[in-house]
Amino acid sequence: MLGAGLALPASWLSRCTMARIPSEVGRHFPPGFHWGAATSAYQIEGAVHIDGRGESVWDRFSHTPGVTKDGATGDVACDSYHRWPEDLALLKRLGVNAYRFSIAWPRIQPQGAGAPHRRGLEYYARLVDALLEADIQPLPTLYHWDIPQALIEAGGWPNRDTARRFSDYASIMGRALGDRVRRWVIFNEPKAATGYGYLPQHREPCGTDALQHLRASHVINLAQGQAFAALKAIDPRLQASSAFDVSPMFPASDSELDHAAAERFHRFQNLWYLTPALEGRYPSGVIPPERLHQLLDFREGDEQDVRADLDFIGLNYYSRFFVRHAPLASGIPGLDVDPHWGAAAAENRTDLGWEVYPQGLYEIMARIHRETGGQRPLYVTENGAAYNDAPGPDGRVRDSRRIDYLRTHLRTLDRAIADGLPVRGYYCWSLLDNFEWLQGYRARFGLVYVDFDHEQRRVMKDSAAWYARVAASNGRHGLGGPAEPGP
Ligand code: IFM
Repeated sequence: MLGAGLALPASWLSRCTMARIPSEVGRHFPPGFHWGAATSAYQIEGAVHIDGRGESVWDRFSHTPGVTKDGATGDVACDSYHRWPEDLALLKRLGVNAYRFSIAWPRIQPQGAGAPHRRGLEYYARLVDALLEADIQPLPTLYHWDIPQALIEAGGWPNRDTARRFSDYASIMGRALGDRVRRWVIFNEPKAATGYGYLPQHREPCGTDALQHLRASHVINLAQGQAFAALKAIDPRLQASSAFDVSPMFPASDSELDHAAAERFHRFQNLWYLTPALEGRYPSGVIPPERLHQLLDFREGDEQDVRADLDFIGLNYYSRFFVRHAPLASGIPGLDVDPHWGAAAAENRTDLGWEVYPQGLYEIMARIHRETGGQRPLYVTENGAAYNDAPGPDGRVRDSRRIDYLRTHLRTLDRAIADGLPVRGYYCWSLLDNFEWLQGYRARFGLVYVDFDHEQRRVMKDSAAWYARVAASNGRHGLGGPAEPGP
């Protein structure tokens, strides 16, 4: 099955299957590699009514009865808004040299427009300064799904004006922090922000309409292009990209129809927000060309506005999809796909049921690298797993499955680097157990356990101690053998 529908270069595929000398494992991470952890504002900050923060779409949505598990909301989450010094101390104990967090747009512009809110700016400035002081490179994400509710009421992402609002906000943040923060992530998972936001199959905050989804996808592309230009106008040395959520797509059968469906889905899921930035057009072969511009509300001049000569490519990777040809199933004209996560034995799935498929990280990175011109540095901006291990009687969290997960993915990354992929950093999702959207607090992705019932107590899991060893040795320790015991 390897490579089905993926069109990897033959040399990479053959090398991919070659045995490596065990002593070489982990030795290819370049000096200065970014070993990081990632979080996002709504998932960890809490303090939703503090210091003038406005309402976000997720505040409104999570308070709608019946939508999240146990009626969970991000009202308190990990209370990181108040406890950030404690979380910074955890980052220091982890020994990471990079931290990806997101800025809550409603803390900066409570209504999504107008002058920035001083306290919001101060909060992120304090965090950035403290990170730099600790020699931890900040990687802020401008948008991790928490659009101000006021903008949703004005039409949300399908409204073209939202792109302008967003680039104003990007400009505010660039001016506030650009003297200290060199690298920026514009959107977290633009596909998820619009796909889960608007597609009928998903029940997430913005509505369930395929046409709205397409319009939203185009406005997000406009916003990405305009925010990129806004950051560069502040200082051309600022580096920016987005964190694209990508998965290798495999045909569900050997039929030609399923092969073609997998390819269409790859373009729609993996390239829809990259090709416009890099080439000013949408990937071909997904939506019939005669309908594309009308469905997207693509206007004259948009081919310039969506463009962004991305400085690097951020990739979030979790698992792979299998895709079946299914006319009309998606609601998107011409897409005709029915995708499924890979099925796997229980021991090869995370506690959310997602298949653990480490080689997919190599496959999709290689493919995206090739399809984006083969020049740009790559960062794994998210990778991790939900395993819900709790503290034992001795208080220790023995999450050996997470160690296995991270180890196998990092070994794959090491191999990709050895084979020539310019990977410059890896951000584990997540630093903390946190508010996992519709799953509420039931899916624990953290390297650090958070006891939500007992004063937000943080406990470094075994995986945190293991990751600290890997990071401290730039990959030389921890990746070689089977899952190692914790501290
Ligand atoms: O928690 C999310 C994150 O917000 C975006 N990427 C996937 C993670 C796990 O579902």
